[in-house]
Amino acid sequence: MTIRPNDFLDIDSLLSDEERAIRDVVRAFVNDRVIPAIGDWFEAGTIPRELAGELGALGVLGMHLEGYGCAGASATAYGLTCLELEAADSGVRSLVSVQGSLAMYAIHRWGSEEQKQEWLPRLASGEAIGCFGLTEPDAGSDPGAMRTRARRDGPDWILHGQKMWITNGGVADVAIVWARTDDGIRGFLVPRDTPGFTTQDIHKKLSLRASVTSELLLDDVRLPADALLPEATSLRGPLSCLNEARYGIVWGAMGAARACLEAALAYSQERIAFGRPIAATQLQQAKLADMAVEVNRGTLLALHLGRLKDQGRLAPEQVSLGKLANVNAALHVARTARQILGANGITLEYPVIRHMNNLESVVTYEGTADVHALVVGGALTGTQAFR
Ligand code: TGC
Ligand code: FAD
Repeated sequence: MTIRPNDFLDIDSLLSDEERAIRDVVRAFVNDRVIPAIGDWFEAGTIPRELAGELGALGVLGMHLEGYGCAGASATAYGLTCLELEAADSGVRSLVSVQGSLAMYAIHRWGSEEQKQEWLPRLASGEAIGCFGLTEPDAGSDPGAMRTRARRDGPDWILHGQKMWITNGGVADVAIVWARTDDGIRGFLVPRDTPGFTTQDIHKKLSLRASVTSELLLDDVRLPADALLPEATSLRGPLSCLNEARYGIVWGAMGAARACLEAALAYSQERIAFGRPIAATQLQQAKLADMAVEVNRGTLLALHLGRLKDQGRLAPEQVSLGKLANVNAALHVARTARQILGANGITLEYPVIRHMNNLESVVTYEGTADVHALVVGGALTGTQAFR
């Protein structure tokens, strides 16, 4: 058995032929379409709108959902896809996560048959883009404190409020907006052209630059009765969607980490200091070994959670443990890799600082590391420490 640096533990052998085939197709797309351009997109703070259509044609938008133009792939195959996408950039994985795991999942899980027919095929193909508005300026970790309200006016609903930090917001054709009503927190489908609904993109980000992040403004937006997601009746509605996206991040973070390890390994073998490659020094080898431990352990963890999810046995607290562990591990790997690259590590000529900066968003969104530590702590002790 020969050791392969990019798959030290031969995790490949734990995958089925179909899983490997899906992984390879996504990897080829990413290598061809994203990697050559991503540094420029990041620097310019853009991501091409047409990428959504290309990802739809690839079959990865809502790929883990059944019917309505979705591929019905396994959770493990979806996870492997997230890993390959995030090996390119967290922004590209974010686009796919928000589309498939948040916007499409919300409609698939909580929507009416008419809503599914109307939106899911267009979202699966990437013809339409969706976003998911839960966070507000004063309600992030505690979405139950949201102020956005929806009130009845005859058969219609009137929405008023503001959502903040919304991925895909400025380019979305439909926003899933969560709002407080007299009957608890409910979800609404808000088409882009609805009067009173506007978006404003957030600039000056130093992280997730190849991703659209926006504010959603709802100024007495009037919606018909059938804009309501009928099956979601409490905070459980949006939180169940977050489980899906967090699961993708458990895998995705290992993609970013693997890319950093590969970059650091290659660099260390080429970079000469004191007359020898830095890869030949004990200090740098210890760092590389430490990074390989994190990448292999985290990928095995993701695969284990994927198998549990495919068996219908994955608990939200286990997803929290995975997100906490793997994003922290990826950040550690990225920061270590950045140091191995020396001064070159601060430029966009190499992927490392881009991943490192992106991971600062990844550790914050979809529940901060603190939130997931408290979820795990609550499950361990039986005592909730949030309030
Ligand atoms: P709590 O009282 O615990 O629960 C309220 C209701 O929700 C249920 N529940 C869950 N259901 C499914 N999955 C979960 N993970 C759930 N967690 C709780 C719970 O059973 C209860 O149901 P019911 O039927 O009794 O009503 O709620 P809490 O207010 O104490 O909050 C708990 C807490 C802090 C864990 C939760 O609020 C939380 O997860 N906060 C973090 C918020 C967050 O993650 N926001 C993410 C926004 S979206 C985003 O960041 C997208 S970035 C994507 C990208 O670009 O990739
Ligand atoms: P806060 O909740 O204000 O937290 C600030 C600090 O306090 C954190 O360190 C936190 O861990 C800590 N803290 C909070 N509560 C406790 C506690 N009880 N005990 C101890 N410490 C605590 N949201 C969406 O709805 N949709 C999106 O598409 C979306 N995309 C995003 C994209 C990007 C690039 C970013 C950066 C964010 C995005 N978000 C999105 C928002 C994201 O989910 C929130 O930023 C996140 O939930 C944290 O909320 P906050 O920023 O308000 O931080």
